[in-house]
Amino acid sequence: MKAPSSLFLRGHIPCANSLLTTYKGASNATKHPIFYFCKSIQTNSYEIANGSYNPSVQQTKEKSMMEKQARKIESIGAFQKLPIVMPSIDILGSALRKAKKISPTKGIANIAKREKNKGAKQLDALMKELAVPLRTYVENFPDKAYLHPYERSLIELTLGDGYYEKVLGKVDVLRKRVVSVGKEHASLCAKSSSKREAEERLNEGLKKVEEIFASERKVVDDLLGIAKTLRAMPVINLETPTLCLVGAPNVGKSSLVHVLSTGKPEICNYPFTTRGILMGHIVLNYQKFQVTDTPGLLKRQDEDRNNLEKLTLAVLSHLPTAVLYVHDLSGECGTSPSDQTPSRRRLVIL
Ligand SMILES: Nc1nc2c(ncn2[C@@H]2O[C@H](COP(=O)(O)OP(=O)(O)O)[C@@H](O)[C@H]2O)c(=O)[nH]1
Ligand SMILES: [Mg+2]
Repeated sequence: MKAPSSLFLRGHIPCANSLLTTYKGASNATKHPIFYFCKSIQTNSYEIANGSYNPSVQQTKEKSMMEKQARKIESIGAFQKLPIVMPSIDILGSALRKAKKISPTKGIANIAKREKNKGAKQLDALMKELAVPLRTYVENFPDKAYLHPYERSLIELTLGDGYYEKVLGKVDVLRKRVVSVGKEHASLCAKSSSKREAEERLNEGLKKVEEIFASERKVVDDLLGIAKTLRAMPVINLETPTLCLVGAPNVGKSSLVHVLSTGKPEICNYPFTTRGILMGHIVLNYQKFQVTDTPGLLKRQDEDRNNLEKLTLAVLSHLPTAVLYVHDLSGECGTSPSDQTPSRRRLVIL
């Protein structure tokens, strides 16, 4: 993980790493702001030709690779563009209704042929009405590899490692099964030798396709849950300077976000009340700033951290933020002042 200060080197916001210690609980609470300003000078060497600076071939290649990479990950906001997922029961109900309304092609005089035609068309329609939305979801839920690393971390930490891909994979398996069974039964129906057989094959086919979808439809509802969870994530604008409040649990981070910004986090006197990243805004002299509240960090190694703590680290790793470190030196928060300091030191090193 990169140090918050190194994140500023990317040039998203002016380089500033502000560490502010606040005292909670003391009646004559005082604040000791310590500001660290870091600056990076980016150097690059160029060939000089005809009095102009030309990047070397190597540099051009590197630049185009970097640009490609940047195009992939520079934007945030994929969760707001997720397709609307319909509840599985609604997809099934609507598909059955639409399929059963399909009439045979006009002009078929033979009764058996008309019934075969109607059956095949209805089964084909049912298959398409079920498979098309599933395909839309599979195609339009973004590939995690093309997401901004912050959004990728949110998916992994909020939903659990691999869950997103697993659910999308299962939705695709369901789509394939519906298509193959639907086609198989439509073809059987089309080959019927009598009106009665066509009717039977149609009913059988409708039942079979419905059964297959119904038995696995939970995955569609799981995907709906994923979409809801991800859409509810705070929208972060990478162009807006962001202040991230970090500290041990229960030290008053959420209270500060509540007071300082439009964000209204939950405030409780027990640790880990903040179970996600919350975003508020401050407007100062017509300039907008973002303020994020984060889950508390305990004094422990990164590999021992829970997913809530990892969310905090993801913000620090992947977003260009200034860091406001919040301390409760009264120790009332449940973490002794000395145990709060190492995690601050650790973050500065990270
Ligand atoms: N005495 C005192 N209590 C505070 C102060 N700020 C917050 N608290 C209390 O500390 C508890 C934890 O606050 P919270 O903002 O949820 O902490 P967080 O876990 O760091 O987000 C709550 O009961 C707050 O009411 C403060 O400045 N003084
Ligand atoms: Mg909190």
